[in-house]
Amino acid sequence: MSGMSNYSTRITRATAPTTGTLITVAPTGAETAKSHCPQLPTTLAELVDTAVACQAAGASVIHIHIRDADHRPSLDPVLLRETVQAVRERTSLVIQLSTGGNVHDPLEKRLTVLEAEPDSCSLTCGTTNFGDDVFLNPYPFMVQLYRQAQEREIVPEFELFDLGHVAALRRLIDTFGLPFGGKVHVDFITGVPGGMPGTPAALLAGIQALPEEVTSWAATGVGRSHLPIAAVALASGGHLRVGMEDNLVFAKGQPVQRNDELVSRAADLARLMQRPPLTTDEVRTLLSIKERRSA
Ligand code: KMH
Ligand code: ZN
Repeated sequence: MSGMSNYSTRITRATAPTTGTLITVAPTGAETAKSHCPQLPTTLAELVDTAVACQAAGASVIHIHIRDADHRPSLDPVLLRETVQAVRERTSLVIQLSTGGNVHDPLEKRLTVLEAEPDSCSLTCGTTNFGDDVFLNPYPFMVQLYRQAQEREIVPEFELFDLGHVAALRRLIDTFGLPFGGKVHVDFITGVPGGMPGTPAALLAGIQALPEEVTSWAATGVGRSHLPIAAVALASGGHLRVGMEDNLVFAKGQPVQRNDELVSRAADLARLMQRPPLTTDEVRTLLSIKERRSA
């Protein structure tokens, strides 16, 4: 069977079988108004309770956007730092701060998020239409964010909203080397109006295009693509992101009441697929997270 080896070499690290599942919860986001969704965790107390419940349900990473006292999206440095400390005290989740903010946040302010010393930060690999708005991520901004994350020993999660973002990631790694810790973790965010659709075909095209340096990848389906994208990701060796940032509907006619409902369902799905949720310690190793918790 001399031809067999040709097929086996087509399995790259990004598509190789994976054992457990990293589940990220994105509980709040910047797009939904508290007045439209009172159960959205927007206060620090609500966020910390959510974090505790989601870790118990199987999450290992939390992707955080904070809100101010009026529940509006905020990048307030004091509140960001307080949030990181509070979640770190009550959970062992990997704390990832959003550097995306909301579509109206200036680029310079988005860079200051790193000063709150999170374990991880999001790094979106290109500008994308975002409904009627534009989510701005020019390449020079990506470079600044990447370099500062390297210097501060923060592990970036590369957020890919479109196929072109995969090429920008390739350029970043080729030019500036690997992120802190040497691992490359990406998350496909599919189904945003203006980005790649939340379809199996689009996700599979993205997976096929991933640079060889990628050591793990996850996927998110916004809105109604939430479940189908989770299923495709699990079947393809990927990890999951779920949460009310991306999806407010649990099932037809049934709004999401709590983020841990979405995490529990993702964990059940992962267990069914023989890919049970990874613990926070396992994920800290998987992503090469620096130890910032006090002994
Ligand atoms: N709120 C969106 C404009 C991120 O967190 O890095 C961007 C976003 C991505 O949520
Ligand atoms: Zn986000």
